[in-house]
Amino acid sequence: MDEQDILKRAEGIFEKEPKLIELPPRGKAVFVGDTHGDIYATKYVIETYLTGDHIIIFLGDYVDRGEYSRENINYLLQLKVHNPEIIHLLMGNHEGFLFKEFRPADFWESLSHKERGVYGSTLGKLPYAVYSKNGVMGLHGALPDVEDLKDFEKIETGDRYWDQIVWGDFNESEGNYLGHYLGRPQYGRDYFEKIMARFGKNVLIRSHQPYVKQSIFDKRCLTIFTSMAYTRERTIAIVDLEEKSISNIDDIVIENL
Ligand SMILES: [Mn+2]
Repeated sequence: MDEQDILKRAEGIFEKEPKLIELPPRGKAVFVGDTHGDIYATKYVIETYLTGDHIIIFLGDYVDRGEYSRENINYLLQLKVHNPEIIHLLMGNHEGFLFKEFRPADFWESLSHKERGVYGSTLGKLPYAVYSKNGVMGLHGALPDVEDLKDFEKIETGDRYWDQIVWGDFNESEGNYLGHYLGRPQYGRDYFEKIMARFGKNVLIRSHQPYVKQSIFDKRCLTIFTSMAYTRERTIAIVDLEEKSISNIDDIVIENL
């Protein structure tokens, strides 16, 4: 498949997927943080975990910062086309360049006007989040302030709920909304606990913030990175979907690649 075919076929799949994907209660789920052009990280995860008994969830931010952005996103889209039920690609802020611009954006700026439109159209249709019946949510940034899990389907790329999901930060302090910092909405513990209770979930697995502590809010908010674009190690998280309940991060396996 050439690049245009991959983009078109992947776009067709994303158009049919819900914005919030429910994980089946079978096997294990591997959560992968920002890869940011680090195709070696992506390939390592795929070679290790694309075994049939794992679902693999990428938490967004596939492009910019790393050397192989285009290779990384094309590889991921091709994997999605071949394994639509096993690989899930969620949206990060770096996939939403056409909806909220940022700098530096070396991948987007390397594209021609036409290419930017094609990638923007496909990546603008990525789903926003996943959840498991046993208590886990996964998304890129912060939780959206919607009333109900069903409302995820009404969130549109570029709206304020989308902004919370792909641009939102969590801080280890009390409080709800803590203001904006560098264009990123900031949220505290009260907000986290309120929305998780509303959704009936125990643990959030997310990425997006390289300098926040890996575990905050009484081991209920886990932040992982899988790219060498930052100083952190490449980290993934594995959730047993057959466990009765995942109540905090101690019930999750965290691995450094
Ligand atoms: Mn991000």
